[in-house]
Order: sequence, then structure tokens, then C-alpha cells
Amino acid sequence: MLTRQTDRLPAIREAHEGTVAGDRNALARLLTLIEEDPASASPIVWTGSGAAHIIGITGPAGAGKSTLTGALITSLRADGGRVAVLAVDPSSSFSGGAILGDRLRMSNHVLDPDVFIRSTATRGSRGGLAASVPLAIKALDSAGFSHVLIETVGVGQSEIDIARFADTIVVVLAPGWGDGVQAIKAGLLEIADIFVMNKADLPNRAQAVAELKGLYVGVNNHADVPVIETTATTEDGVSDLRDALMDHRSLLLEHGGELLKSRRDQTAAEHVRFALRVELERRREGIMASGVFDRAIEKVADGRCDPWTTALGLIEA
Ligand SMILES: Nc1nc2c(ncn2[C@@H]2O[C@H](COP(=O)(O)OP(=O)(O)OP(=O)(O)O)[C@@H](O)[C@H]2O)c(=O)[nH]1
Ligand SMILES: [Mg+2]
Repeated sequence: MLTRQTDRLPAIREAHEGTVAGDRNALARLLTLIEEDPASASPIVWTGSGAAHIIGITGPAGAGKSTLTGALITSLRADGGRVAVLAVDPSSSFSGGAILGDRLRMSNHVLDPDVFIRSTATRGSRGGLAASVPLAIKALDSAGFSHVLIETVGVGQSEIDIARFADTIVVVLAPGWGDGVQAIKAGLLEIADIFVMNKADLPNRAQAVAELKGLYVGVNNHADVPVIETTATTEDGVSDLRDALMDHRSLLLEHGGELLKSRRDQTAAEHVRFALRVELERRREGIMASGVFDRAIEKVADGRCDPWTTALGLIEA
């Protein structure tokens, strides 16, 4: 059973060609097509790739990720960079409130032709992440930007997983992020290439940095992950973050890009794992929404069949 819809292919192909040629409207269209039907877009989008530095920006809710992203855009633009942002919003696609907030925080850049900002809502009843996100990142990479920034709230495993599609992962914390154990459980500390302690204007900054260093040395078994202090609202320290990003990029490109290649290999595996997970979940939900499922349940309830035979039968059917 294939979920692809071949009638969409010409539109996807056209949008992709426009995207690669630098047409922003085509890119916006392509992202919508990817959201609507990632399975159909995949073979076309996967053929393109660019030279963007893909940067994941994650961390607890309210740490200042969007504000920092806005400030980082300013800094990268000053160096002549062309920047795309994908803000992955955990709120329901119906509320849209936070998305509007992000737009406002990044509003200085909305009219800049060399900045492209897109918000996408995570969907799914169990907070599963938008099926389109990995391919959207790939599409943005194809569009000729120097930097692709992906903002995602590090609240759950699926959100943290998005960061794995990046070349460089920035974990943003703020003083009072407090329950460090929670962050470790969420796997947030392990994945950092760079830590940012944002809201460095707050009084308990030094204590928060010390606490972080104590924690991540324990987690990562090494102490060479940089900790950058920023005040995103005033752009203080943002140039240090930009420098740290460039350093990490240089590291990835050393020895003929050995590290970058191994990262991208991991990313390829992650793309497939991700597609598998989304598609299997989609099929499971399809089965559960069907009348066949309800009838099978009745049989189990009144003892005519057992749960495992029923489940296996539903999969076969
Ligand atoms: N004092 C201070 N406040 C900041 C700083 N950076 C951001 N804020 C404020 O913190 C609040 C949250 O900022 P956001 O940028 O929306 O944080 P976020 O991490 O993107 O939030 P979510 O996307 O909802 O997880 C806003 O009121 C910001 O103005 C900072 O450096 N210092
Ligand atoms: Mg945000």
C-alpha cells in the first residue's frame, strides 16, 4: 500500500526546480506540498542538496530560542549570510498563538529578501512531530541559503529528535532552568555541540552556568562543549555564538569534511527511521479508525478471539 499521489508530482517537481533556482515563492509552495504529502515529495526533494550550515536550536520552553534566533539572523546577515529559519511549534495547529509570537520576535527580518522564515506546527494527537519537518530541512538546504536554523522546543523525545537533522546542535538554557534531571532524562544535554546560557542579564546567571558545567561533564564525559553566555534581548554575546558556530563548522569540514560526512550519514539513517515511524503510526491509526477494528474488538470482548491473534490479523488484513 503506497500513500503516494502521483497527480501531485508535477507540482512538486516544478516547486522544487524553482526552489533550487532561488525562487522564494516556489520554496514556500514546496514546503506546503511537503507538509501535505511528504511521501510524494520525498524522491524529488531528496535529489537536491546545498551547502547550508544546518543548525538546530533547541532547549526548554521560554529559554529565549526565538529571540536568540532573531538576534543570530542579524549577526549572520551582517556577515553577508542568507538565512532560512524553520520554527517547529509544539502548539496545536489551531491555536497559532505562539507562531504569531515567533513572527513578532523575528519581525525585523520579515522584509529582508535574504531571510526566509517558516513556522510549522507539530501535529498529531499524541504530540507527534510534523511528518514534514525532516524533508522541509532538506528543501531549505537546497534553496541556496548559507544557514538553515531549526528552532524546536526540547520538551520531548520527538522534538529533540528534530535536532538530530542538524550539523550543529545548540542547546539553549536560561538561569532557573532548574530541574536538570529533567533535561538529562529528555536527552537534551547529550546532544549539544554548543550550550547557550541565555538571559545572562539575570542575577543567578553564574550559578546556572556552574550547575550546567557540573551536569554535562558528568553526562558527556568531556568538558569541551563550549558554553556561551548571551542576552538575546540586547544581542549581547550573540557574536560569540556566531563564532562558536563557525568553529564547529570548521571542525566538521576538517580533513576533507570527514566529520560532516559521518554526521550526514547518521542524518540519512535518521530520515529513514523517521519515515518508518511516521508511516507505521499512520497505518496503525488507520486500522484503529476502521470498522473492522470495532468488529474485532467485539469478538475479543465476548471471548470469541484473543488480543494478539486479533492484532496480527488486523495487520495482515
Ligand atoms: N531577561 C531576558 N529575557 C529574555 C532574553 N531572551 C529572551 N527573553 C524573554 O523571554 C521570553 C521568551 O522568549 P522566547 O524567545 O519566546 O523563548 P522561546 O525559547 O523561543 O520560547 P518557546 O518557543 O515558547 O519555547 C520573552 O519574553 C523574551 O523577551 C534575555 O536574554 N534576557
Ligand atoms: Mg520560540
